[in-house]
Parts: sequence; C-alpha cells; structure tokens
Amino acid sequence: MLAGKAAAAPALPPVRALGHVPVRTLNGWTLPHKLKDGVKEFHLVAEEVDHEFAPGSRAKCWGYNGSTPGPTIEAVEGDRVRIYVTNRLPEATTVHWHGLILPSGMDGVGGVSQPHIGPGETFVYEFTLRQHGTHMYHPHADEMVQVASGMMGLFIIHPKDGEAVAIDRDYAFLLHNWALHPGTYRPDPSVMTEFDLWTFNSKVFPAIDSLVARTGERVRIRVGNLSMWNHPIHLHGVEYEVTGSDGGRWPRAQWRREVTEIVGVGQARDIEFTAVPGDWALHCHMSHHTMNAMGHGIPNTVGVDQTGVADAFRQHVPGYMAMGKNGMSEHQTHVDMGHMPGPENTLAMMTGKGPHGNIEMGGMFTLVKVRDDLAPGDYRDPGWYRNPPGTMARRVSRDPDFGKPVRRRQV
Ligand SMILES: [Cu+2]
Repeated sequence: MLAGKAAAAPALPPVRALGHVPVRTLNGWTLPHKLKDGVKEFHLVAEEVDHEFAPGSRAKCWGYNGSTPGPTIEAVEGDRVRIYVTNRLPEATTVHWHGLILPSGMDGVGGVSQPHIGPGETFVYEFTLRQHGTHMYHPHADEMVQVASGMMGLFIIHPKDGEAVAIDRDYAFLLHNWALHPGTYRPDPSVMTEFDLWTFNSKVFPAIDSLVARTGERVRIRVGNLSMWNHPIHLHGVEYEVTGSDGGRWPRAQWRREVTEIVGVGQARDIEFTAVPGDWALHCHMSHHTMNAMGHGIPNTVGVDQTGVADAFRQHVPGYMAMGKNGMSEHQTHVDMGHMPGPENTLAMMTGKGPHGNIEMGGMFTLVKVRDDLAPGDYRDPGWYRNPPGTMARRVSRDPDFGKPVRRRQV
C-alpha cells in the first residue's frame, strides 16, 4: 500500500501547476470557455433535453446545453466571467448564481433583479468571482416547473492561492428528485413529496459513475442539493472530514469527522478523505431514496401469505404474482427473470449486480472504488474489488439452530 500523499504526488504536475485539479462531474461535463480580453466567456443554452436516467427510463427534461444537470462552470477566485444565456425553452427563464457574491442586477431573480429572458432571447451576465467554493446555478423563473424538470448546474470556484491541503481527485454532483410516474415520459412538477426517481446528477444506480481513486490519494466529493428533500449522504470505509460548503473550504479548525452528512435543500457540502482500498458504498441514507419507482400507499404484504389471493387475482389479471411476503428483495429476482415486465419506461424498484449477487439498490447509490495499482489520473472503472484472502465475511452454517446465541424470551 502506498504511504499517502507523498507516494501519489509525482503523477500530478500538470494540474499542480494550475493550483488545483479540474473537478470531475459525475456522468457530466465541464463547460468550455473562451478567454476574451482577460474575461472568461461561457455560453449556456436553456433547452429541452432527451435524458436517460438509466437504460430503460427516458424522459423529456429541461436542462442546459443538451444535458441535465447543465455543464459544470469551473473558474478561479478573482476571475472575471461573462456568461451568455440563450433561452430555447417555450417560456421565459433566468439564471440565478446560487451563493455567489455579485452585483444585485446580476443575481438572476426574474422580475426583481432583471427582466425575464424570453423564448429565443439571449442575455449576458458579467461579474468578478470574489470567493471560492462549491456553488450552483438554477432558474429563478417558474422555479417549480423548471427546477423539477432538471434545470440546474454546478459552479465550482477554486481558491486563487491553491489548496492548503492538496486534493488528488475532486468529484462533484447534484442531488435531485423526479416525479416520473410509471409509464410516462415527462417529469410531473406538481409533486411535492412522493417522487419516483432519486438521482446523483440526474442518474440513478446502476447508471451513476463510480468514483475511482488510488490508495492513499486525497479525495474530495462536493455534493449540492437542489431537490425537494434533505439527504443524509453516507460513505462506507472511512471517517471523512466535512471540509467546506458554498462558503468555500473552511478553516481547518472547523473540519468535522463524520460518516453521514445531511446536505439540506439549497446547501452544498464538501467531504474529504484519504482513499483506502476496496469497493465502498456512497449513498443517501433515506432508504427509500436508494430505490427506483415504487408504489406508495400500497398495503403492507410483509408476513402475509397470499397464496389463495394470488389464485383469485389471476382469474382477473393473467400473470398476477403475489410478492413481498418475506420482504421486497425477491422483487429484483422476479424482474431479472422476466416475470415482471412492469409499466413501460419504468425502472425496477431495486437493481444492480455485484460480484456476490443482487445489490438490491437503485436511486442515490454508487460506489467509491479504490485500488492500489491505478495510474494517477485514471478514472476508468476498475471492475469489482477482490477481497484479500481471509478478509471477507463467509458462511459457516446453514442450520438456523447453529451455536448458542443469547436471545430474549418472547412473551
Ligand atoms: Cu435522500
């Protein structure tokens, strides 16, 4: 195993020269810019996008420059930026630069700080970046519809003096929820609590990229939340430090050790850790947020013998299957076997295959994959981790009466 930072450092000269590593947007991309008379020029296009949440689920969403979330804007504290915004939507929009310190007239609140950007129009924003940190952009016009349809992006500003503690891999994603009702193709913006899809950068597991690192590297994960729920983001395998937010990278004395950090609506949080080898789950800890579409308000079938009921149902609904007596995990098995096609354009509630069986997850779940032998800067998925001999949980008996465990007498 490598001994931390010293071993990983030699491979990073090009990015070290910039004072920061470029941010890596999960399943996303960074918007290119042109330098014009010392000003960084960007061009956002608000438009409808044909989006895939995971193979088997597509929707007409709204986003920027062909994607939801829109491309990440990345710059350095002190930069002057000029951002053109062209509106190709059927209704007016604006862009609010969430958390940025700027002149009031650049704040992007439709009707307050500026007139709306009408369909077909282009507006220009221009300001100097006076801070660093993990920031976001989103419309401040018909927000309920436009944000629910996927309009959001990351705005990452690196500190001008470089990082006090160097980062080797810098990942970022936005949390969101979608009411894409089974069998439909456009998110329903009127829904407030009962969502069908929970996403990292508008993707659900298993379509979310893995976060890859080499053993000993310093990894930062930036998480922003423009959804309708708070999300406790949990990482296995390490105690990470919460080191920053939309308020920039915090002074070291403010860093906190956690294993779960709630990222509230409208907030951003940065977590950092030194990578240790293995495949480590990174997920929201609201257990319904690691599922895909499911029925809400259905009767609880756990513990219910449905044998006779299923026969009766089958007379009216050919192919009806009773499920859930022993829990929900059989759901994935039946879907995988093709017994349950489900509504069109609708993902199974739980999915994903690992080296040891079904993962039974969906939604806000992915893996941090850390390997000793990765080349620095190599972001390719390395496949599944092989546990060293003697370091994996194993079966010792198939007898429920095995051993003499202490159990409470039930009265
Ligand atoms: Cu959540």
